Amino acid sequence: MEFSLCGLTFIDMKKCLCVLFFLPFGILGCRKSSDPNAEHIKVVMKKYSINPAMIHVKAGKTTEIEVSTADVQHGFDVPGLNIKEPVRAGQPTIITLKSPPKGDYKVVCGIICGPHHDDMIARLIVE
Ligand SMILES: [Cu+2]
Repeated sequence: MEFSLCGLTFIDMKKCLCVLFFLPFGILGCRKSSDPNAEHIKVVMKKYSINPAMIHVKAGKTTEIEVSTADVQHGFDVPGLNIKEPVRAGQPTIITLKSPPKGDYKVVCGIICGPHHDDMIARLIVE
């Protein structure tokens, strides 16, 4: 017996459900199985600075940037590379850059965190 919904057969729906079910694991899996050849950089955000203020990355390599916050929630934004990630207290955010294009990118805090939020600026230099 076979029934269909919006043109999807029962089998198709099972496939869709499988994909939906395993998708989050796939994403988590990708995050965990990090590239053993990746460079690792730690960045700490706090009111009102990003340390280091100059982040150097190699263009032809994979770099994992581990961003943590020393106080409240901030956001690690690199508009030039379409990066916009929240950084929560006690929960570092890993940002993986795979062969990013060369350039000098501005890093800003993406979450308003206080009166000097705009002072939270760094540079991501891909060379
Ligand atoms: Cu901030």
